[in-house]
Amino acid sequence: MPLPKAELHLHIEGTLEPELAFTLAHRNNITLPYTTVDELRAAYEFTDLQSFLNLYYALTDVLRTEADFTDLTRAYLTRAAAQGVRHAEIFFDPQAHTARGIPLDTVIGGITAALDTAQADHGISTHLIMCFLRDRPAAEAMDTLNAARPHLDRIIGVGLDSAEVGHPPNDFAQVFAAARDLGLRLVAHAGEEGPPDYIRQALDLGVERIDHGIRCLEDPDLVARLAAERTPLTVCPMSNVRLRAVDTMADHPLPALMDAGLLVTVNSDDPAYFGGYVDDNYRALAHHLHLTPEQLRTLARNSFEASFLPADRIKELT
Ligand code: ES4
Ligand code: ZN
Repeated sequence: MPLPKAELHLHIEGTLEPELAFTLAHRNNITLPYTTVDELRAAYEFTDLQSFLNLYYALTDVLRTEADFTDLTRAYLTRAAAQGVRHAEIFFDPQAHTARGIPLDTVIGGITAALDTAQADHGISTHLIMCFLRDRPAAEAMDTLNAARPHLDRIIGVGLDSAEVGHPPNDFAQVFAAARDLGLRLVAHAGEEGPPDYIRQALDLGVERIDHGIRCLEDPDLVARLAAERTPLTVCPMSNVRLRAVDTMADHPLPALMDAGLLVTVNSDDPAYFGGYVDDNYRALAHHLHLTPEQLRTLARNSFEASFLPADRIKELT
């Protein structure tokens, strides 16, 4: 039985398995530039973040209707339940869809229809986090935040994702301040491919959790700050290996991050693309880095502690 855990770094678009991509393409009369599931899976060979994002955004084109988003989210929740997930804080990328003419209502309506039955179907509680694409203009992020106002009862926070290098958190200071004024929680991808200074900028914007953050180890003062503030890192080991931020699983810095006293969590990022779901990430770490059962329990406990659940609920779950 997998350990009960929370998943805090999961892009719903990154759960699109090749089989579902073909099903949705067929349903929506879209011709994919691949003829078989195996041919598509063979394209999942990445050299860096951008090479992955190119395929990730290309495949989102099969997501057109509310039912498509519901089916995608249901499929994730079913897999998450089997991996021991009891609580999931799920990212979505509205601009990846609105830029193609898909209304925000369709995206949020489709995803939340699945979230609404997650507790009853699987015993999983859920939160939704809206990410801004940092490789698009900050003004577009602000427009997206404003467009989401009617849906803010369904959105717990905002994040920042997509191509990191050259797109520092400071560029989004205004939109993050506006999100905070709306009562939203703040997270941001930083220190995945980008330098430690991007992590520092994210903290200065008031971000409560750093997504990835592995490059903090290059800056001892930053590590000390993250430890003192108990800022969680949502680390995604299989993602880091597949996107070549880390050479092999045996080289992953997760033990060093834990030894530095950081609140480390383990997550799957884009599991359909990176070869495994969240418990597969725990298992890969256990196998290649010889983590002890106690370390694995600490990681699972950290995942609840780092969540946006209320304190009394965290107590029940840990
Ligand atoms: C992402 Cl692995 C990763 N990094 C940044 N942005 C993303 N969006 C989806 N997956
Ligand atoms: Zn991510």
